[in-house]
Amino acid sequence: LRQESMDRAEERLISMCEERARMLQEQFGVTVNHVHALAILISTFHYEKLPSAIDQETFAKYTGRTSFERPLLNGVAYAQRVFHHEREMFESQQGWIMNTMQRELAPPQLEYAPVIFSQDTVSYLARIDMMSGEEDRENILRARTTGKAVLTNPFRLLGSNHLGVVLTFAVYRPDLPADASVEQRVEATIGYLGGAFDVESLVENLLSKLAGNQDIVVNVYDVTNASEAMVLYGPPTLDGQVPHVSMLDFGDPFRRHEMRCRYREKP
Ligand code: WA2
Repeated sequence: LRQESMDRAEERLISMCEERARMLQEQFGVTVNHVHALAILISTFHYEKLPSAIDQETFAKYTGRTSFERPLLNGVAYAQRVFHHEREMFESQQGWIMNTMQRELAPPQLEYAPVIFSQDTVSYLARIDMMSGEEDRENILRARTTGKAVLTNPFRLLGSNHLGVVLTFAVYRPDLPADASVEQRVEATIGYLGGAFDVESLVENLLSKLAGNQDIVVNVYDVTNASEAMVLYGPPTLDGQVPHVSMLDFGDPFRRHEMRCRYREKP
């Protein structure tokens, strides 16, 4: 009889964990797809049309009105690729000077990625060279060579200081062939579109609505490097109880994530 109730408790934990993992993965997936479509929108309406049909005001309006499509992002922004020899011209045309993430004047680099369009919720990104942040820079470089959605390590986001990950898509000149080589991709890159998954507050909000939430502790880990799992969501856990592990696929084949669930107290 005792064995039977333990089996039932185990089954309940597994089903709650699988349900949460499926729901989170689904919400990640729809969000990533919509950001992909926004990257194509920029390529089409900012570059294919001359003069551009998008400015900061249009971008803010459109991304604000469609934010329901990206439930786990705190906002989106577009950073333009600027080479060093173009910097002076770029800054005088924009009428502002780019900053680093540390809010300093951007020192000379081979190239930059200053944010020129931002959703109102992340207006603090405006004018920042996103290549000045280690995580964002790595994302930018990997996004443009792969042409796919890429995610950063978990880190503390600008603005909120919440734990999360940044999603980046490269924006290419509209003439990039579908079977382009890595070199062609890098050459045809004109900017980067992305945003941050505010996992600490938006995933919390998602999970808090589910039945049985008070009974279990949920963690999400980046386990790309199996020997040093990085916490992306949830409280630090004391070892002891063996958690149930549900696989997560957030759409970046370079990364591995998993959800671990355990009972808050012994059932
Ligand atoms: N977005 C929001 N918060 C952040 C952040 C970010 N990056 N980086 C640190 N905190 C404009 O890759 C291009 C968004 C990066 C895109």
